[in-house]
Amino acid sequence: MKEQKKKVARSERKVAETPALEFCGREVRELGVGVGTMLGACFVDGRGLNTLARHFISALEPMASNDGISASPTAASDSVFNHLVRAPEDPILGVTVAFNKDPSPVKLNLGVGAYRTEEGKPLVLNVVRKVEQQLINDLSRNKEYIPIVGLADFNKLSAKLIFGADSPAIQENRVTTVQCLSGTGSLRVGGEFLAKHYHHRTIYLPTPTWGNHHKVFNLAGLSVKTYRYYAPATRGLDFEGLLEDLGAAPSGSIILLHACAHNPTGVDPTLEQWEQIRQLIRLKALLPFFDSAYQASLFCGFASGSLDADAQPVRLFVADGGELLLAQSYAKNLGLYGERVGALSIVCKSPDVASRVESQLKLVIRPMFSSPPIHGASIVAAILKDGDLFNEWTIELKAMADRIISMRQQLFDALQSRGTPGDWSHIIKQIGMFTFTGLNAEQVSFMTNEYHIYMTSDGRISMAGLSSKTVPHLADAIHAAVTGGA
Ligand code: PLA
Repeated sequence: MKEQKKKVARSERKVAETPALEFCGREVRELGVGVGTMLGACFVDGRGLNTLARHFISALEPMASNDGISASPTAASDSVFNHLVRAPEDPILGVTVAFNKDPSPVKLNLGVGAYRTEEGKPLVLNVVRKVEQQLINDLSRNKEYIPIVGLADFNKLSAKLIFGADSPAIQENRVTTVQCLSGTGSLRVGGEFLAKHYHHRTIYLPTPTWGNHHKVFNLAGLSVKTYRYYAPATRGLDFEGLLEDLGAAPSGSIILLHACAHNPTGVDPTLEQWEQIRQLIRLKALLPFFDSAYQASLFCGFASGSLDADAQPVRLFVADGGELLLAQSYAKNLGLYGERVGALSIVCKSPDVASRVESQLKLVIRPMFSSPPIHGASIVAAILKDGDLFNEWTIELKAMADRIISMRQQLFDALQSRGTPGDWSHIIKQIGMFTFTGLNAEQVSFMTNEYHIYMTSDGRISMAGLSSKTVPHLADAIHAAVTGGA
């Protein structure tokens, strides 16, 4: 017992003498012995505790055996991150990185889906500028944290915008909406919520889809599978393939649907096809997760051009009383890209479930980004709340949409006039910001190298990045790529 006390004293001295940042092998081992002995001393002769002490020492062994370990940064000859390989650039945002490095005066960025004016400049909507001014002038406003779920007004108005003011789900308090970091953040929060609380952890994505979907849902903890969507031969929807694949998905699977203006193909189901998809999804008890990154954007090109028309597919699903998730983005339709404004809505069967769902969403958000930013959501709430501002927004939206539609026509005409081989009618038929040209990766890299035209390697071009001035240059490049330049 005496000997044990001595040992404890010795080890305690040793621990006290050990400089905190110099746990070289021996000190670590002795610290282990010391702690083990201390435990042993407290419970004399406890065999279990000796085992525990041995265990403790062996746990420290790998650390201790590396005599070179030092926490002193100056002593390390190499970076602790030396093993890292360079990650590839993002397939979409990396296009802008490459574009920025190109000194050519004729360079053209048709990669990311961001609206540009006829002069090729980014656009801040007038209505946004006006509201921002009002917000700045309002000295009663502050920069306090907002609630975990975001601004209440923003959430209510966002739900109304997508589901409709008279939506029964909203009236019956069956919808929970939480403000998130734009569309991407909303998808991620929804994905993590499902991975934690939903009984089926597989999500089906259309082929092709926005490239980031795979990464977002994988990292959220879901397993990702795909369903057929696009038929390259017809440049249209592979409706048979879609129905077959959704029909074969196990009951309960999550199905990601682009609410409108499918990215990258610009091919959407007709309303009748949506109705068939809805019936199948409900019949098989699949769970729809809508990605609405282009809603309320006349970009969607519905003939009526009405904000509500763009949301019709989603509303079909809400009308049947079933449950769904929906991620909403204000990046494109309000030009608030960098403000990161979006929302996740979950339509539930009852108000009670909706409120419990919301309580759990808070537990997903709090450790992820704590609470969302205030500025962009305040802009959106102000515009959605005020009839006049709302009308101003729709007028500006229409101008953006008209410019994109005119770019489609001009590009199509330019290819026709050059006699470029092939059928290019999909340029005017496709919907949304993008044209899925059908150009292959080799042709794309030819156009980048020879014409300084930047686009994603799948042949997608952002029509919003084009202008009347740049159409001829693009048409020349496509013509050269198709006629053997590449
Ligand atoms: N969902 C789809 C289908 C998208 O196309 C995009 C953006 C998002 C979600 C996310 O948008 P947000 O987070 O900015 O709200 N797609 C862009 C940009 C426009 C990008 O890749 O980030 C694109 O060029 O495809």
